[in-house]
This record gives sequence, C-alpha cells and structure tokens, in this order.
Amino acid sequence: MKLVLATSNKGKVREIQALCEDYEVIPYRELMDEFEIIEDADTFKDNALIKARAVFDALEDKDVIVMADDSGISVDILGGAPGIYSARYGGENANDRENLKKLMNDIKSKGVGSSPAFYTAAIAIVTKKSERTVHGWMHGTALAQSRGEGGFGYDPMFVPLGYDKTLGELSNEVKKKLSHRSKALSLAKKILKTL
Ligand code: ITT
Repeated sequence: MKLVLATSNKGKVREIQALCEDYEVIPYRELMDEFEIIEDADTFKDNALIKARAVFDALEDKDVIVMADDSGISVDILGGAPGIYSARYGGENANDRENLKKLMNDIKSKGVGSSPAFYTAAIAIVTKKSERTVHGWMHGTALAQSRGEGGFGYDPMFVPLGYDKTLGELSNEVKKKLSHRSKALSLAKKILKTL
C-alpha cells in the first residue's frame, strides 16, 4: 500500500520508513515540489491534520493515503515549552542544532542540570473518505547538555525513562521500541489495515 508522507523532516522520514516496512512510504517531495504549509493550530493533532490535508489536496491522485506527523518536546521546568513550537524554538528558521542549544540554555538558566520532559507525536491519516488521528508519548529527562550524535532534533539531550544514556547515544533499535512516534504508528497501523 502506498503511503504519502506530508513531511519535509528527513529524521521523521527515516524513522517512519523503518517502522512501516510493509508499506511503500513516499515523502511528498518525491511527487511534487516542496511547498510551505502554515501550521497555525494550537494542538499537535490539528497541526498534523493541517499538514496531511494540505498534501492530500495538492495531489492529483486521490486514491492515496496521506500521513503527517506533528511532534515536539515538552519540558516541565519550562512550563511545557517548547511543545508545539519545538520546530522553531531557536528562531523562525532555526535548525536542529540551534533549537537544541536554546533548549539546553533555557534549562541551564533555571539553575538546574535537567528536568522531567516528554515527547508527543500526533499522526494524522487523510484519505478521500476519512480523517483520523492518533497520538504517542515518550517520557524521560531533558538534560542541559548534549551527548551523542544519533537520532535527530532534541535526541542528544533526551534520556528516556529507565535508561542512563541519551537518544543520541542509544541505538536506533532502542528508540524504535520506545518512541512517541513508534507508539503513535502502532495505533496508526491498526487504522491503515481498515482502509
Ligand atoms: P514537518 O512539519 O515537515 O513534518 P518539522 O521538523 O517542522 O517537519 P514539526 O513541526 O512536527 O516537524 O516539529 C517537530 C520538532 O520537534 C522538530 O524540531 C523536531 O526536530 C523535534 N522532534 C520531533 N520528534 C522528534 C524526535 O523523535 N526526536 C528529536 N526531536 C524530535
């Protein structure tokens, strides 16, 4: 089954392809030019729907399934920030490294070396007949320092609950078992089977 991914984030594409081996997962940029999608909703769920709908509407072939992921990290000591603003925490066009640096500095500025935190992923599935959403979470600790180069985004500063290494240091296989995205995708796969 063909699954078009409404994302420009290469880290997400890599992980979703590894978690959906039974599907032909195609980033939408392989089917058309990349275009800007304004994610102006105030929940992960609604932003995921905005992305999936935008790509579905732009595709000529309507016999496809479009899937989008909206995700982010919420840090307790920062009152849940950056949350839905995770992609642009370090500034409007900030890259992963700049976002990571800002989050570590903000934790440090609270006078602590770490804080409880969690990742959220909302996945939206849009077809010509239906729109569905599911969520997944991963709890752990956000550090004021980064360790390791694995994963993407905020992974080098995030230690999952029950581990003492960051997702930058742990293998992809560990993240595959634990992640917010893999939990949301296991629910998404149940929906995909019914389509
Ligand atoms: P698309 O909207 O094109 O999918 P994006 O990177 O803008 O790509 P989001 O709006 O969902 O995606 O922002 C998610 C942010 O949270 C982004 O900065 C990611 O790096 C970060 N993030 C999400 N999941 C992550 C994960 O599993 N590990 C590390 N960082 C993650």
